Amino acid sequence: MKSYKQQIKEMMKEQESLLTRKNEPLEGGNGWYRRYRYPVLTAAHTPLHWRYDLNEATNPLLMERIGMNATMNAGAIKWNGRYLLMVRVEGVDRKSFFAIAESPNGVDNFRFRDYPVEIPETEDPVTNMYDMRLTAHEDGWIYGIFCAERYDETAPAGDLSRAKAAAGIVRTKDLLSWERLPDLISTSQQRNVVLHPEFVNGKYALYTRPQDGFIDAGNGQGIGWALINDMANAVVKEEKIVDRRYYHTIKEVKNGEGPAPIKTPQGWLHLAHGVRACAAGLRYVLYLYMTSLDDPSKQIAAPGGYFMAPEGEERVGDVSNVLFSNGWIADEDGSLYIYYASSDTRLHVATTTVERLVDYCLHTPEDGLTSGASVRTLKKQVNRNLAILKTID
Ligand code: M1P
Repeated sequence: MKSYKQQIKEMMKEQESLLTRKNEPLEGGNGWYRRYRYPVLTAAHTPLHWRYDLNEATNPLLMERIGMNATMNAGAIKWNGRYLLMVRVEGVDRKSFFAIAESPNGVDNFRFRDYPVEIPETEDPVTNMYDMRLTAHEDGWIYGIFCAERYDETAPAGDLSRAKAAAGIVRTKDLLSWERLPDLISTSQQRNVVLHPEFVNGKYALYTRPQDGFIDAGNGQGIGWALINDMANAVVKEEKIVDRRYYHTIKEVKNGEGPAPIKTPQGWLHLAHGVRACAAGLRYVLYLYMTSLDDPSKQIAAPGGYFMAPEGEERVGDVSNVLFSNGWIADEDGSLYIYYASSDTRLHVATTTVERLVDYCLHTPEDGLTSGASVRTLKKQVNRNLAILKTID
C-alpha cells in the first residue's frame, strides 16, 4: 500500500510530465501559420494544489475537491522575457476566473502561478468574468478589459438564464496587483471590448461590440470604435463601425475584436472572430483585417473568409465548433504567437510572422459577397496561373 505522500508524489510526477511535454509544430498547412501537436493548456494543467485537498486527515481518499472544467480564451503579453497568458479558467461550477500561466518559449512548458488572480469588485459584484484582453498602453499602464456578466434583473420571473454583459476594466504595472476601474458605461451591452495601445487624437480608443442582448448582436453592426477621455471613468459617447457584418459571410451573426491590434509599417493588424449560424448551431472562426496607421478606425484591408477554423479535435468541446482568440504575442524578430481556444475547452498556439499576416491581409481577395463574385475572383487567379504554368515544363 502506497503512503499518502507517495501517492501525492506520483500525481505530481505525472502532472510534471504533462507540463514539461515538448510541443512541436505540425507539418503541412497553407503557409499562413503552423498549428502545434498539443494544446498549450488544458484543465489538467491547473495546479494539483488547486484541485486537491492534500491533507490526509480531511481527504483520506485523495479525491479532487474543486474540479476544473476548461482553460481557454487567454489574454497574452510578453513580460520580462516570458510568454504570459491571462487564462480564462472555468471550474466545474461554471464560474470562470482568471489565472496567469507563463512559459519560457511560448509554445510549451506553460505553468500556472500558485494562486488565481483575484479581481477587485466594484460596488456591483459580477457573477461571472471572462475573456480578458491585455493592452500595454503608451500611458504606462497595462489594462485588462474583460466581460463582466451579471444577472439581468429585468428578466421575467423564473427566467434564470437572462444575463447582461458589460466591460470590466482593471490595470496594473506589474501583473501582480490589479486596480479595478469602473465598468465601461455604454447604452448597449458590451462584450469583446479591447483597448487600442496608443492614444488617438489624445484620447483612449476602444474597439467595442455593441449588442442588443446578451447573446444577440441584433442591430449592433459589427466591431465598433469609441474614443474615451478617461479610462478611470470610461463612457462610450459615440460609436462608429470599424468592421461591418454582412449577410452570408463568416461573420453574419456577430463578430468581435480579438487581442489588441499589432502596429506594422503597413497598418494595424487585427485578429477577430466571426460567427455564423448553421444547422449544428453557431460556428466561430478567426479572421484578420487591417486598419490605417493614420486612422486606426479606417479599414484598409479585409481579406475574405476565415483565417483559422476548427479542425480535428478542436471541433469538439463544451461549445463545439468554436475557435476564439483574445491573445497574441509579437516578438521583436517578427515571430507571432497566436493563442486560440477550441470549443470553449482548451487553449492552443499557432505560430507565424507579422510579415506573413500582413502579406495575407494585403493579398487575399475580399469577400465579393456572392457566389458569382467568388467565381470571377477565382477565374482571375486561374488565368494568371495558367499563363505562368505554360512557361514551366
Ligand atoms: O461560446 C463561444 C464564445 O461565445 C462568446 O463570444 P461572443 O461574445 O462573440 O458571442 C463568449 O462567451 C466567448 O467567451 C465564447 O468563447
